[in-house]
Amino acid sequence: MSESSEAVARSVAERFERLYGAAPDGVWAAPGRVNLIGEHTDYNDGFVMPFALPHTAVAAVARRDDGVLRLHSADVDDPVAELAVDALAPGSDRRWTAYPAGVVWALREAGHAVTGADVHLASTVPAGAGLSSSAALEVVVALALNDLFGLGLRGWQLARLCQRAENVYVGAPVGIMDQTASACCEEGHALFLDTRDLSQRQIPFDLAAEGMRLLVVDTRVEHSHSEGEYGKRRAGCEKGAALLGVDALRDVPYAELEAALARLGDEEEVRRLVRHVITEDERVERVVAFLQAGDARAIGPVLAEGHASLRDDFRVSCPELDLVVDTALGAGALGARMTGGGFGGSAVVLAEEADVPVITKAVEEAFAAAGFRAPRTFEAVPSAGARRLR
Ligand code: GAF
Repeated sequence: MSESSEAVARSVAERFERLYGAAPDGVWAAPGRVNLIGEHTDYNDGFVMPFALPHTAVAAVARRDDGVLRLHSADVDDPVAELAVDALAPGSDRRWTAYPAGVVWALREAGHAVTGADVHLASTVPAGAGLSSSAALEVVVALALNDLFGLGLRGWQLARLCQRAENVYVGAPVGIMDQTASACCEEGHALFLDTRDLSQRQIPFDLAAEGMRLLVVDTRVEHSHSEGEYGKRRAGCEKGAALLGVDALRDVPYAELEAALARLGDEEEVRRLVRHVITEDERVERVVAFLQAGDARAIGPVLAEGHASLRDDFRVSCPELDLVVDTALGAGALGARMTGGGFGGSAVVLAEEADVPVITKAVEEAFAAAGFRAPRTFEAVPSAGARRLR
């Protein structure tokens, strides 16, 4: 463990002890993610390719056997929340506590004997930036409970339970990408994930070794998935699959795209959604092929194509995200696209190392000229997935 992880683990454990009067049983971490390519494909049984950020949610946790769940976060100005595990009910909580409580609910609903816990959380994953701060919270709590109650669940199984917590307990109709990324990513790799069966391949992804960088630009336009637009896109995709007579849009081969679109008749809105999903799955496969051939520079144009499809067909971009992408490409970036659900949040920019200062400055100036809030930019280095720190 690095010196800084050790320091974070110690300070979160110390805060736990001050709050609850005894040391935790352990400290765990789970990362946020960026998605390199494969957007809005996960709830269509398609392909995604996220990697973990160095930013993590950290949890100090002690097991309890008396049915009490106590939750506290260093990032929210609330006192300790005290809940009874057998009274947890979907839809009953609209605050941040719904994420960890939802995980306890989902574990118990699946038959796992989780009898209570004291939890203190602290996260460095920016909230509302489209970088999976919610999934990081869910996964870190799930991993801690998995260890403390000896459940023996694998990363992908924890991811499924966390998704259920978010879908049912929190009420956000998200796919499985973010939870799986947080649970299963590996340092130095991007995760090529088939969201139908959760089969995975770790693809080596070390841009720095090849003189490139991947920047994350947080537009600071906050997004939320429990609001309606995400759900509308999802419902539109499901309607498309039903009209085409397939279980999920993943089942329409790319070679049959034009024929499938023609069969959608006058359903123009559905046709756009379907076109995005089918072409996006093909883009993921192209990116994987380029990376495996050792040609990371070639993925740039594919990222830019993906953004155009999200902007024009899927319609989940916003002026700030478009400005990042257009400005970065105009300033010499190899590729750029929005990442995550959209309607705000972050974009990723692939660039030669030497071009990073010029691109960063161009984006900052463009935001100032447009009267937008100053964006936050950082370099994304593929980092470790969820783990125990102590
Ligand atoms: C959000 C969701 F949580 C994911 O499941 C995924 O659908 C993504 O938006 C879009 O690709 O992050």
